[in-house]
Amino acid sequence: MFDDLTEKLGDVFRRLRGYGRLSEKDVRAAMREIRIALLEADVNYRVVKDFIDSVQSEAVGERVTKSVSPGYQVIKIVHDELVSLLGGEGERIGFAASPPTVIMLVGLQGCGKTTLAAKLAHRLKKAGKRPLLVACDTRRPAAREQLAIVADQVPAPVFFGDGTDAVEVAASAVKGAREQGRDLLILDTGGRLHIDDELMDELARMKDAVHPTEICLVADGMTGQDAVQVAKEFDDRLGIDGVILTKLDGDARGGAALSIRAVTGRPIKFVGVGEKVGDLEEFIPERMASRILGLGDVVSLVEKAEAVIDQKEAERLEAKLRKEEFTLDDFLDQLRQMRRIAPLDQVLQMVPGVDRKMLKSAVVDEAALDRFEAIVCSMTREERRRPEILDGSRRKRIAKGSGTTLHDVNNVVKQFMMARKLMKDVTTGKLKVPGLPEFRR
Ligand SMILES: Nc1nc2c(ncn2[C@@H]2O[C@H](COP(=O)(O)OP(=O)(O)O)[C@@H](O)[C@H]2O)c(=O)[nH]1
Ligand SMILES: [Mg+2]
Repeated sequence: MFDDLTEKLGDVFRRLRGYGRLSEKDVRAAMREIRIALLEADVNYRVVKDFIDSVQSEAVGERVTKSVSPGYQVIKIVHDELVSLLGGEGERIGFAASPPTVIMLVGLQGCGKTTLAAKLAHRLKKAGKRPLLVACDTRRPAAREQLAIVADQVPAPVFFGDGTDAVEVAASAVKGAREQGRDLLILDTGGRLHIDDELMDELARMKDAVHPTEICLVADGMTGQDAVQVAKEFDDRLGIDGVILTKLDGDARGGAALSIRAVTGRPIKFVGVGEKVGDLEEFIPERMASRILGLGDVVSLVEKAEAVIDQKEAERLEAKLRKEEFTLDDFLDQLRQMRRIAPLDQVLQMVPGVDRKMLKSAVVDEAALDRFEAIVCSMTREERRRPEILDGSRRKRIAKGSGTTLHDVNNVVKQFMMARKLMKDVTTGKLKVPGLPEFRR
């Protein structure tokens, strides 16, 4: 789903993460790239403009410049704006206060209405409803057979009525629903290749006859902005309560999903992701945004990290590092702090410059971290402060006490010494690491 867009945004984010500090120029450059990526995904140009404007106005502010992780703050702003663009909290299908609930599916021919009727029945049946599918596409001869076939897969009964007048079929289905013990009716209506007056007129009469609980426009997600236009027209002429986007499993570029809410003001409620009856997903803006941005759970991690790592502590450590007073205790503190936030491979995703693709192949050895903790805990306070004093017999004692080997202890000491030297070189500016924040001096 939206692979192309996700990949392009991923490139922008990777660069953003690499900055220790962000200037307004950097932010603007990133925004330009995001803008192009969205336009290439066929997102409505007005939607893109408004989106970029609001992200930019937030991203050049203090929240970013004063942050310990400015790149992440920008990413978070993009994410939050995207969630609100997609509909914020998200909306569900509404059910009638007094059953039956009547859901009327409308849309152009081939957009996926009939398939969707079965998918919805399948899902809502699982949620405890007793659905009835109603064959309101009376024009195409094969339409009713198709509905019967997909209904079998649910399984759910189908109402055919007299099979000639669509409005008539809908009305008598609703009338008979209660006696048949059905509390949910899904009307599968006919479509056209293009919007025409005859179709709109039929749908409007059906609406008047049955007073549907919800009119859902089904739109083909592969068609990008055309889908948006269709949604807008159906809304203007018929009035719709929500949109269901289908075929997002293919190489849909994202244009429809990202524009429909903003252009029509109508929420997307579900997305179809395949031809099978189970291939339906609830549309949850938050989840969709993370997926589009390729972020996984990073955004919530940023929030956690900002809460756990406090700025003062970071400054205190930095001073220690510079004076080479950084001890094994501090090292252990840092390690614990990181592990409190999340498993280490997730934390690594947040480290500036770490490539998500590389991460996939990197295995984080949590067992080694446990050993590290055990070894440091077996040291005396003096040893942790000045590991220089660790001679052979002390090391043997520590290995025994921590249940590790002398080799493990040697490794920890060696690694710590190297890390301390490295950190000192970085903080004093002797060593420049691309992608690492520059320390204030
Ligand atoms: N890949 C994919 N195909 C779909 C999806 N929804 C529907 N289709 C296919 O699109 C075609 C048209 O669907 P149909 O339900 O007959 O559309 P209708 O004319 O609006 O009733 C069929 O071949 C379906 O199998 C979907 O979410 N993903
Ligand atoms: Mg159909």
